[in-house]
Amino acid sequence: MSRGKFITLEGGEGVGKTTNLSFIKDYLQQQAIPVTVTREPGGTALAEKIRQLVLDKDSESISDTTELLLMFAARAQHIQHVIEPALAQGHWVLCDRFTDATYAYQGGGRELSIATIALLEQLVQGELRPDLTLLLDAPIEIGMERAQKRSAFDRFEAEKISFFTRVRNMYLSRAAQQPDRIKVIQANQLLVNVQNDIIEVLTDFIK
Ligand code: Z5A
Repeated sequence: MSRGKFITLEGGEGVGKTTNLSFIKDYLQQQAIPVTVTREPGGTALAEKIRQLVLDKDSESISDTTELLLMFAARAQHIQHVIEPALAQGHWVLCDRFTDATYAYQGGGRELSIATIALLEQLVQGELRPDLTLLLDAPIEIGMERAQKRSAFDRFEAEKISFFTRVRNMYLSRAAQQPDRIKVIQANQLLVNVQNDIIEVLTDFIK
């Protein structure tokens, strides 16, 4: 049995990752591809507990280093219990956020060392990297407005615009550095058009 492919969805707040995740899952299943859908931080019982801790805006103040280590602790658990077994079984893994989010939020947003993130990435992931990343990109105000309509802000969403600008810039600079893997999708258009662009990238990838 051949190993599955690892696809991640990235982008700032409210750009439509969750909305498009189920669309992508349906599309892949229509192509007779077995799919495992998951998310970060989270994906296992322990990693979901870590998610609650890092998103809770009423928790004690969390240091930036603690936040970084919690993201990778959750990821280590997720890789071992969900991602690697699914890929080994030939499933395609579709993950809502992965390590590009750590570069964007902890590296860009929190301004932590990129070299430290790269070191942790190597330690926790070994050779594992996404085969394809769809980066949904929209002006920050659009995503914030959509996220605000949907639910109350969590600990990240309560950050300032300058934080989200650094997050977005880091995502876009990684996409410019790795154009073969990271495909930028304009998320500031009608959902049907966003989904047409996604299908175009997926069709090319499946070929
Ligand atoms: N984080 C981190 O810091 N470091 C890491 O390593 C990782 C994560 C892995 C939780 O992620 C937080 O963890 C995240 C980064 C941090 N920061 N925050 N906040 P999350 O993925 O759960 O949180 P999120 O980015 O806030 O996701 P979200 O709010 O669920 O947004 P979304 O999934 O991208 O959007 P959505 O729910 O699909 O859509 C939002 C609304 O817009 C909804 O009502 C849709 O119907 C609507 N929508 C979607 N597309 C359209 C279009 N095209 N037009 C109009 N309306 C639309």
